[in-house]
Amino acid sequence: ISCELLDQGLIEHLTPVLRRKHSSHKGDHGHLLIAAGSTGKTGAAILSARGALRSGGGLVSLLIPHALNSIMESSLWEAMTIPLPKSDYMFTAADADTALKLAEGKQAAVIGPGIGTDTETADFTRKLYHKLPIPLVVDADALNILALNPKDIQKAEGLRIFTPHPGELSRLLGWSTTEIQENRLEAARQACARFNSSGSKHIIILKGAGTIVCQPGRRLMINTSGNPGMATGGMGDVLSGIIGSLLCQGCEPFEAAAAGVYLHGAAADSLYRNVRVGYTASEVADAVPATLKTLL
Ligand code: NPW
Ligand code: AMP
Ligand code: MG
Repeated sequence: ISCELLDQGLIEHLTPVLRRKHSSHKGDHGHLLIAAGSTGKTGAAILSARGALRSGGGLVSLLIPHALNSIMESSLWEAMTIPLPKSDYMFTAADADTALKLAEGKQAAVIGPGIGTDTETADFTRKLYHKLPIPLVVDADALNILALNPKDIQKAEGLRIFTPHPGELSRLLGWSTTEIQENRLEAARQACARFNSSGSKHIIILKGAGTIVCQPGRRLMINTSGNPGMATGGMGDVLSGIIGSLLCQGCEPFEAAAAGVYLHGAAADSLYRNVRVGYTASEVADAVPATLKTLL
């Protein structure tokens, strides 16, 4: 596969869906379901939802263990929350069927930011991973859960977009983080080949400086946006919501992945012009609308 640069020129072709008609309403811009958060990591869920809302998603519903609901409702007003009755402080398998039902009518979903890797949460996650018929962004602890049984990864009902950082890909592939960093293109290709060998079409995003976006057998892109100020907690959680939101708004999966990665880095670059370090993940989410305006 040839290797392309992911830059601003390309973005214009990737985001026509964000050009709204004058009479558009929120129902025209998709409904994203996010399953994220657990005690101590509610921030990851809020950041993912914030990424989604700031990139133009029509509606965002946040699935959350019920004891954490008031934190979510008071932290983020624009997202709706759905407290899961059998999950107290983390997701449990007993709520998996409820979550699958709640996905009806949604165009895409995100799973993983801040959910932890408890065995109950792992069962919940595996069920959604396998059964959700809609495109699903698989991030953070959801990847760590899948890494426990990598042979299972190919068997999913719908398209999946994996967003590992090098540590998460290390767990999925069984390579060291150093091996991945020294062979980033090969690591992304290997992951694409291994997780798609039975004909599935999962997209792999290997994050870090020069994020790689890989579509099995077709395209491989290296991102040109982003900067080292992004090396701080919560950045990846925001990216998961941005990509989910672009999927919901009708972007094709590879375009949602590539455009989301570029947009996330470009939003951070807009902050980097004034400061070098110390800007936060929520500020990157908040910088997305102005960045979008410069791209469209
Ligand atoms: P090393 O040390 O080099 O071998 P983890 P996490 C590697 C949630 N969060 N280049 C590196 O490994 C997340 O959503 C919640 C090279 C590093 O030590 C997850 O659910 C927040 N190596 C959960 O926490 C805010 C790199 O990976 C290791 C690399 C755990 O996620 C924070 C760390 O990875 C967080 O987002 C790179 N570019 N990037 C909240 N406010 O609620 C990573 N590594 O152990 O998977 O931990 O990423 O913090
Ligand atoms: P996570 O580790 O999941 O929070 O994700 C970190 C996010 O920040 C990813 O989108 C990375 O690509 C991005 N990022 C982190 N460090 C850098 C860097 N040095 N240059 C560019 N992007 C970075
Ligand atoms: Mg992360």
